[in-house]
Amino acid sequence: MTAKPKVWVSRPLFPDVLARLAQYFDVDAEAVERRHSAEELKRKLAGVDAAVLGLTDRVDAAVLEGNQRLRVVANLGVGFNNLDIDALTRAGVLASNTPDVLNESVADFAWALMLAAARRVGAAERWLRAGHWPGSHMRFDDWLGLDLHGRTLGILGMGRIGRGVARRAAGFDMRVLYHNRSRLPDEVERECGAALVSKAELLRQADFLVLVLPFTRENRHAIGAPELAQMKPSAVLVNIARGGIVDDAALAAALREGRLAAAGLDVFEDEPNVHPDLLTLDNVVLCPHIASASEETRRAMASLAADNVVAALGYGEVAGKPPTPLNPAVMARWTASKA
Ligand code: 8YV
Repeated sequence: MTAKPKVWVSRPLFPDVLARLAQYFDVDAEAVERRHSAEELKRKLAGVDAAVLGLTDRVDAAVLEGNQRLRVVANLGVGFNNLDIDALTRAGVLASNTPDVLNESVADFAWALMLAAARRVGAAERWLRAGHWPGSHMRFDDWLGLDLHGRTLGILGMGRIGRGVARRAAGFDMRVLYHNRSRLPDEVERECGAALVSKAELLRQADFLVLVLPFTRENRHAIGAPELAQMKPSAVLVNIARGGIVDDAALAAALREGRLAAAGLDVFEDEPNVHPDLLTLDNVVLCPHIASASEETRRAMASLAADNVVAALGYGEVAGKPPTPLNPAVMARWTASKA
Protein backbone atom coordinates (compact mmCIF):
# COMPACT_ATOMS: atom_id res chain seq x y z
CA MET A 1 0.00 0.00 0.00
CA THR A 2 1.36 3.43 -0.92
CA ALA A 3 1.61 6.04 1.82
CA LYS A 4 -1.13 8.63 2.00
CA PRO A 5 -0.24 12.15 0.87
CA LYS A 6 0.66 14.37 3.77
CA VAL A 7 -1.23 17.59 4.59
CA TRP A 8 -0.23 20.28 7.08
CA VAL A 9 -2.96 22.48 8.54
CA SER A 10 -1.27 25.55 9.99
CA ARG A 11 -4.08 26.66 12.33
CA PRO A 12 -6.59 24.83 14.52
CA LEU A 13 -9.60 24.02 12.35
CA PHE A 14 -13.10 22.57 12.77
CA PRO A 15 -12.78 18.84 13.69
CA ASP A 16 -15.22 17.72 10.99
CA VAL A 17 -13.15 19.46 8.32
CA LEU A 18 -9.99 17.81 9.65
CA ALA A 19 -11.82 14.47 9.65
CA ARG A 20 -12.70 14.96 5.98
CA LEU A 21 -9.04 15.59 5.17
CA ALA A 22 -8.05 12.56 7.26
CA GLN A 23 -10.25 10.34 5.04
CA TYR A 24 -7.63 10.74 2.32
CA PHE A 25 -4.51 12.14 3.88
CA ASP A 26 -2.06 11.85 6.70
CA VAL A 27 -2.98 15.11 8.46
CA ASP A 28 -0.65 17.13 10.67
CA ALA A 29 -2.89 19.82 12.18
CA GLU A 30 -1.65 22.52 14.52
CA ALA A 31 -3.57 22.41 17.79
CA VAL A 32 -2.57 25.90 18.90
CA GLU A 33 -2.95 29.23 17.11
CA ARG A 34 0.43 30.89 16.56
CA ARG A 35 2.59 32.58 13.98
CA HIS A 36 5.14 30.57 12.05
CA SER A 37 8.49 32.02 11.13
CA ALA A 38 9.66 31.84 7.51
CA GLU A 39 12.15 29.09 8.46
CA GLU A 40 9.47 27.08 10.23
CA LEU A 41 7.10 27.49 7.29
CA LYS A 42 9.83 26.43 4.88
CA ARG A 43 10.57 23.33 6.94
CA LYS A 44 6.90 22.39 7.35
CA LEU A 45 6.09 22.88 3.67
CA ALA A 46 9.10 20.82 2.58
CA GLY A 47 7.66 17.73 4.25
CA VAL A 48 4.09 17.78 2.91
CA ASP A 49 2.12 17.45 -0.33
CA ALA A 50 -0.39 20.15 0.60
CA ALA A 51 -1.03 22.77 3.24
CA VAL A 52 -4.04 24.66 4.51
CA LEU A 53 -2.73 28.08 5.50
CA GLY A 54 -3.84 31.21 7.30
CA LEU A 55 -3.22 34.79 6.29
CA THR A 56 -0.21 35.15 8.56
CA ASP A 57 1.59 32.36 6.70
CA ARG A 58 3.59 34.19 4.05
CA VAL A 59 4.67 31.98 1.18
CA ASP A 60 7.23 33.47 -1.18
CA ALA A 61 10.10 32.28 -3.37
CA ALA A 62 12.47 31.95 -0.39
CA VAL A 63 10.03 29.74 1.52
CA LEU A 64 9.52 27.57 -1.56
CA GLU A 65 13.19 27.30 -2.50
CA GLY A 66 14.31 23.70 -2.89
CA ASN A 67 10.82 22.33 -2.16
CA GLN A 68 10.32 19.25 -4.36
CA ARG A 69 7.21 17.91 -2.71
CA LEU A 70 4.58 20.58 -2.15
CA ARG A 71 1.75 20.66 -4.68
CA VAL A 72 -1.09 22.63 -3.09
CA VAL A 73 -1.53 25.55 -0.70
CA ALA A 74 -5.13 26.33 0.25
CA ASN A 75 -5.52 29.77 1.80
CA LEU A 76 -8.16 30.27 4.50
CA GLY A 77 -9.39 33.58 3.10
CA VAL A 78 -10.51 35.28 -0.09
CA GLY A 79 -7.59 37.72 0.10
CA PHE A 80 -4.25 36.14 -0.78
CA ASN A 81 -1.71 38.93 -0.38
CA ASN A 82 0.23 36.52 1.88
CA LEU A 83 0.92 34.33 -1.16
CA ASP A 84 3.36 35.13 -3.95
CA ILE A 85 1.32 33.58 -6.75
CA ASP A 86 4.09 33.99 -9.34
CA ALA A 87 6.56 32.19 -7.10
CA LEU A 88 4.03 29.41 -6.41
CA THR A 89 3.31 29.05 -10.11
CA ARG A 90 7.02 28.90 -10.92
CA ALA A 91 7.42 26.22 -8.24
CA GLY A 92 4.49 24.25 -9.70
CA VAL A 93 2.34 24.69 -6.59
CA LEU A 94 -1.40 25.19 -6.96
CA ALA A 95 -2.84 27.94 -4.76
CA SER A 96 -6.50 28.36 -3.84
CA ASN A 97 -8.54 30.86 -1.83
CA THR A 98 -12.08 31.01 -0.41
CA PRO A 99 -14.10 33.46 -2.52
CA ASP A 100 -17.88 33.91 -2.44
CA VAL A 101 -18.70 31.87 0.67
CA LEU A 102 -17.91 34.89 2.85
CA ASN A 103 -19.44 37.70 0.76
CA GLU A 104 -22.67 38.12 2.68
CA SER A 105 -21.16 37.84 6.17
CA VAL A 106 -18.47 40.38 5.35
CA ALA A 107 -21.07 42.70 3.80
CA ASP A 108 -23.16 42.36 6.98
CA PHE A 109 -20.13 43.28 9.03
CA ALA A 110 -19.52 46.46 7.05
CA TRP A 111 -22.93 47.56 8.27
CA ALA A 112 -22.12 46.52 11.84
CA LEU A 113 -19.09 48.84 11.72
CA MET A 114 -20.95 51.67 9.99
CA LEU A 115 -23.71 51.59 12.58
CA ALA A 116 -21.40 51.13 15.54
CA ALA A 117 -19.10 53.97 14.46
CA ALA A 118 -21.94 56.35 13.57
CA ARG A 119 -23.95 55.71 16.72
CA ARG A 120 -20.93 55.42 19.06
CA VAL A 121 -21.85 51.92 20.19
CA GLY A 122 -18.36 50.97 21.38
CA ALA A 123 -17.75 54.11 23.40
CA ALA A 124 -21.25 54.04 24.90
CA GLU A 125 -20.84 50.45 25.94
CA ARG A 126 -17.45 51.12 27.53
CA TRP A 127 -19.01 54.03 29.44
CA LEU A 128 -21.90 51.89 30.67
CA ARG A 129 -19.65 48.99 31.71
CA ALA A 130 -17.42 51.40 33.58
CA GLY A 131 -20.44 52.18 35.78
CA HIS A 132 -20.86 55.81 34.69
CA TRP A 133 -24.58 55.63 33.91
CA PRO A 134 -25.97 55.61 37.46
CA GLY A 135 -25.38 58.99 38.99
CA SER A 136 -24.22 60.61 35.73
CA HIS A 137 -27.45 62.56 35.09
CA MET A 138 -27.16 61.62 31.47
CA ARG A 139 -28.42 64.48 29.41
CA PHE A 140 -30.96 64.41 26.59
CA ASP A 141 -28.23 65.65 24.26
CA ASP A 142 -25.51 63.23 25.38
CA TRP A 143 -24.23 60.46 23.11
CA LEU A 144 -25.46 62.09 19.94
CA GLY A 145 -24.33 60.24 16.85
CA LEU A 146 -24.82 60.33 13.13
CA ASP A 147 -27.75 58.99 11.11
CA LEU A 148 -27.22 56.61 8.26
CA HIS A 149 -30.62 56.90 6.63
CA GLY A 150 -30.82 59.44 3.86
CA ARG A 151 -27.03 59.78 3.64
CA THR A 152 -24.62 58.91 0.84
CA LEU A 153 -22.76 55.63 1.00
CA GLY A 154 -19.52 55.45 -0.97
CA ILE A 155 -17.94 52.10 -1.80
CA LEU A 156 -14.34 51.86 -2.95
CA GLY A 157 -13.85 48.52 -4.72
CA MET A 158 -17.04 47.08 -6.15
CA GLY A 159 -16.42 43.35 -6.26
CA ARG A 160 -18.79 40.78 -4.86
CA ILE A 161 -18.50 42.02 -1.28
CA GLY A 162 -18.87 45.66 -2.30
CA ARG A 163 -22.03 44.80 -4.18
CA GLY A 164 -23.39 43.05 -1.10
CA VAL A 165 -22.73 46.18 0.96
CA ALA A 166 -24.48 48.28 -1.70
CA ARG A 167 -27.58 46.06 -1.92
CA ARG A 168 -28.16 46.44 1.82
CA ALA A 169 -28.22 50.24 1.52
CA ALA A 170 -31.76 50.21 0.12
CA GLY A 171 -33.02 49.34 3.61
CA PHE A 172 -31.44 52.52 4.94
CA ASP A 173 -32.67 54.77 2.13
CA MET A 174 -29.12 55.66 1.24
CA ARG A 175 -27.79 56.92 -2.06
CA VAL A 176 -24.95 54.67 -3.23
CA LEU A 177 -21.88 55.79 -5.18
CA TYR A 178 -18.95 53.57 -6.03
CA HIS A 179 -15.53 53.70 -7.55
CA ASN A 180 -13.97 50.70 -9.21
CA ARG A 181 -11.38 49.89 -11.86
CA SER A 182 -14.19 49.11 -14.29
CA ARG A 183 -17.84 50.05 -14.51
CA LEU A 184 -20.34 47.38 -13.50
CA PRO A 185 -22.85 46.17 -16.10
CA ASP A 186 -26.06 48.24 -16.17
CA GLU A 187 -28.18 45.50 -14.60
CA VAL A 188 -25.73 45.06 -11.71
CA GLU A 189 -25.66 48.83 -11.12
CA ARG A 190 -29.45 48.78 -11.07
CA GLU A 191 -29.60 45.83 -8.70
CA CYS A 192 -27.17 47.60 -6.33
CA GLY A 193 -28.76 51.00 -6.86
CA ALA A 194 -25.22 52.30 -7.31
CA ALA A 195 -23.65 54.91 -9.60
CA LEU A 196 -19.99 55.03 -10.69
CA VAL A 197 -18.01 58.17 -9.84
CA SER A 198 -14.32 59.10 -9.83
CA LYS A 199 -12.34 58.39 -6.68
CA ALA A 200 -12.10 62.13 -5.99
CA GLU A 201 -15.87 62.49 -6.29
CA LEU A 202 -16.40 59.48 -4.02
CA LEU A 203 -14.14 60.98 -1.35
CA ARG A 204 -15.90 64.33 -1.63
CA GLN A 205 -19.46 63.04 -1.53
CA ALA A 206 -19.46 60.04 0.78
CA ASP A 207 -20.97 60.37 4.25
CA PHE A 208 -19.93 56.75 4.80
CA LEU A 209 -16.96 55.38 2.88
CA VAL A 210 -16.51 51.61 2.89
CA LEU A 211 -13.27 50.08 1.60
CA VAL A 212 -13.61 46.69 -0.04
CA LEU A 213 -10.69 46.56 -2.44
CA PRO A 214 -8.02 43.84 -2.59
CA PHE A 215 -4.60 44.73 -1.20
CA THR A 216 -2.09 45.15 -4.00
CA ARG A 217 1.14 47.11 -4.25
CA GLU A 218 -0.70 49.89 -6.10
CA ASN A 219 -3.34 50.50 -3.47
CA ARG A 220 -1.10 50.65 -0.41
CA HIS A 221 -2.27 53.78 1.42
CA ALA A 222 -5.07 54.31 -1.11
CA ILE A 223 -6.54 56.24 1.81
CA GLY A 224 -3.76 58.38 3.24
CA ALA A 225 -3.49 61.98 4.40
CA PRO A 226 -4.29 63.52 0.96
CA GLU A 227 -7.42 61.37 0.53
CA LEU A 228 -8.60 61.95 4.10
CA ALA A 229 -8.26 65.69 3.48
CA GLN A 230 -10.77 65.41 0.63
CA MET A 231 -13.43 63.77 2.81
CA LYS A 232 -16.16 65.57 4.72
CA PRO A 233 -15.28 66.21 8.38
CA SER A 234 -18.65 64.60 9.17
CA ALA A 235 -17.81 61.40 7.27
CA VAL A 236 -17.32 57.88 8.63
CA LEU A 237 -14.67 55.55 7.19
CA VAL A 238 -15.01 51.76 7.34
CA ASN A 239 -12.21 49.36 6.39
CA ILE A 240 -13.16 45.69 5.99
CA ALA A 241 -10.58 45.04 3.28
CA ARG A 242 -6.93 44.89 4.38
CA GLY A 243 -4.63 46.78 6.64
CA GLY A 244 -2.22 48.85 4.59
CA ILE A 245 -4.93 50.19 2.30
CA VAL A 246 -5.35 52.90 4.94
CA ASP A 247 -2.47 54.88 6.42
CA ASP A 248 -3.36 54.21 10.05
CA ALA A 249 -1.23 57.05 11.46
CA ALA A 250 -2.84 59.57 9.08
CA LEU A 251 -6.28 58.23 9.94
CA ALA A 252 -5.65 58.52 13.68
CA ALA A 253 -4.53 62.15 13.19
CA ALA A 254 -7.67 62.98 11.16
CA LEU A 255 -9.93 61.39 13.79
CA ARG A 256 -8.15 63.12 16.64
CA GLU A 257 -8.26 66.53 14.99
CA GLY A 258 -11.93 66.28 14.00
CA ARG A 259 -11.16 66.16 10.27
CA LEU A 260 -13.14 62.90 10.11
CA ALA A 261 -16.08 62.09 12.39
CA ALA A 262 -15.52 58.39 13.04
CA ALA A 263 -14.15 55.13 11.71
CA GLY A 264 -14.86 51.42 11.96
CA LEU A 265 -11.84 49.21 11.37
CA ASP A 266 -11.58 45.44 11.11
CA VAL A 267 -8.08 45.42 9.62
CA PHE A 268 -4.79 47.16 10.45
CA GLU A 269 -1.39 47.82 8.95
CA ASP A 270 0.55 45.73 11.45
CA GLU A 271 -1.89 43.09 12.72
CA PRO A 272 -2.23 42.00 15.45
CA ASN A 273 -0.70 45.30 16.57
CA VAL A 274 -2.98 48.31 16.34
CA HIS A 275 -1.50 51.78 15.89
CA PRO A 276 -1.23 53.16 19.45
CA ASP A 277 -2.89 56.45 18.47
CA LEU A 278 -6.02 54.60 17.33
CA LEU A 279 -6.23 52.86 20.69
CA THR A 280 -6.51 56.21 22.46
CA LEU A 281 -9.48 57.45 20.41
CA ASP A 282 -13.13 57.00 21.27
CA ASN A 283 -14.46 57.80 17.79
CA VAL A 284 -13.10 54.63 16.22
CA VAL A 285 -14.52 51.12 16.54
CA LEU A 286 -11.74 48.54 16.47
CA CYS A 287 -12.31 44.86 15.70
CA PRO A 288 -9.74 42.04 15.45
CA HIS A 289 -10.22 41.06 11.78
CA ILE A 290 -13.52 39.23 12.30
CA ALA A 291 -15.66 40.32 9.34
CA SER A 292 -15.95 36.76 8.03
CA ALA A 293 -16.28 35.23 11.48
CA SER A 294 -19.82 33.93 11.55
CA GLU A 295 -20.20 30.26 12.46
CA GLU A 296 -21.61 29.35 9.05
CA THR A 297 -19.11 31.33 7.04
CA ARG A 298 -15.95 30.25 8.83
CA ARG A 299 -17.14 26.64 8.44
CA ALA A 300 -17.81 27.21 4.75
CA MET A 301 -14.35 28.76 4.30
CA ALA A 302 -12.64 25.84 6.02
CA SER A 303 -14.64 23.30 3.97
CA LEU A 304 -13.82 25.09 0.74
CA ALA A 305 -10.10 25.13 1.57
CA ALA A 306 -10.29 21.39 2.31
CA ASP A 307 -12.25 20.74 -0.91
CA ASN A 308 -9.49 22.43 -2.88
CA VAL A 309 -6.84 20.19 -1.34
CA VAL A 310 -8.89 17.00 -1.77
CA ALA A 311 -9.77 17.73 -5.39
CA ALA A 312 -6.36 19.06 -6.41
CA LEU A 313 -4.63 15.95 -5.08
CA GLY A 314 -7.04 13.82 -7.10
CA TYR A 315 -9.55 12.61 -4.52
CA GLY A 316 -13.26 13.06 -3.79
CA GLU A 317 -16.19 13.68 -6.08
CA VAL A 318 -14.55 16.36 -8.18
CA ALA A 319 -11.08 14.84 -8.29
CA GLY A 320 -8.75 16.92 -10.41
CA LYS A 321 -11.06 19.95 -10.38
CA PRO A 322 -10.38 22.13 -7.34
CA PRO A 323 -13.29 24.56 -6.97
CA THR A 324 -11.44 27.84 -6.45
CA PRO A 325 -7.88 27.70 -7.80
CA LEU A 326 -5.82 30.88 -8.20
CA ASN A 327 -3.29 29.50 -10.71
CA PRO A 328 -5.08 26.51 -12.32
CA ALA A 329 -2.61 26.23 -15.20
CA VAL A 330 -0.12 24.70 -12.75
CA MET A 331 -2.02 21.42 -12.62
CA ALA A 332 -1.44 20.68 -16.29
CA ARG A 333 2.30 20.66 -15.60
CA TRP A 334 2.15 18.18 -12.74
CA THR A 335 2.07 15.00 -14.77
CA ALA A 336 5.25 16.05 -16.47
CA SER A 337 7.22 17.45 -13.51
CA LYS A 338 5.92 15.95 -10.26
CA ALA A 339 4.86 12.36 -10.02
C1 8YV B 1 -9.70 36.00 6.96
C2 8YV B 1 -10.03 37.67 5.26
O1 8YV B 1 -9.53 34.98 6.10
O2 8YV B 1 -10.93 36.27 3.61
C3 8YV B 1 -10.14 37.15 3.87
O3 8YV B 1 -9.39 37.65 3.01
O4 8YV B 1 -9.38 38.63 5.50
C4 8YV B 1 -10.71 36.96 6.38
O5 8YV B 1 -11.85 36.32 5.99
C5 8YV B 1 -10.09 35.47 8.25
O6 8YV B 1 -10.04 36.51 9.14
C6 8YV B 1 -9.18 34.37 8.75
O7 8YV B 1 -7.95 34.86 9.16
